[in-house]
Amino acid sequence: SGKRLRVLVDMDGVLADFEGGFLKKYRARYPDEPYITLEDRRGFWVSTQYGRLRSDLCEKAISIWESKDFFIELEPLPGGVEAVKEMAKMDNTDVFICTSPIKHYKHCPYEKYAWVEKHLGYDFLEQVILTRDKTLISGDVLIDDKPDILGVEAEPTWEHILFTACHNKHLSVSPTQRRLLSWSDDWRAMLDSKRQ
Ligand code: DGP
Repeated sequence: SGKRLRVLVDMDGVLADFEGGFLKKYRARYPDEPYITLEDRRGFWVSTQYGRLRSDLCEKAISIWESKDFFIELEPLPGGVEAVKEMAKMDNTDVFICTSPIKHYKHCPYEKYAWVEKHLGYDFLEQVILTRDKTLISGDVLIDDKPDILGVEAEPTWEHILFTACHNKHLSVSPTQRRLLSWSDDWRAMLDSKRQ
């Protein structure tokens, strides 16, 4: 049909390796403290699981992503940048990066823009949406590793495609929830299924 497809792509855990970057910097800063391997990660909130390990580790975890250079130094996840670039070149397709900055705003919002410029180019800054409430953003699909995406809009326009991550891979999601296992998975077919 003649309608354009609007794709919203999350950043942390989908394009940028938040979990790997966190663990590497946590272990470097707190070499004598216990940590959770990526294999043992459960639940979206890293600080919650660290707090259960030992209560004071919650704030130690938070100190990592609140530090300068945490977000800009995140490595791209395999195939993500290439997929987004390819998607953006497709006919009748608009791609936006839809990401929630942390509330400690000193470094994160700046570094998220800097990351996009570094890996996708200056012109792609036009496609960046920073919001704490993704239900307000209209789109056909939202590719995101967070299992529950809630906000003030009870019926978001997008279909949430759950991007598999270390913290959600064991979750049995509802049978109607679709997954993208990685950027090697068939994201083109997933997009085509939305074009009708
Ligand atoms: P998004 O992936 O767009 O939903 O953004 C969520 C952000 O929160 C992302 O930067 C990862 C980060 N995050 C992960 N675990 C925690 C946590 O335990 N506490 C906080 N405040 N942020 C976390």
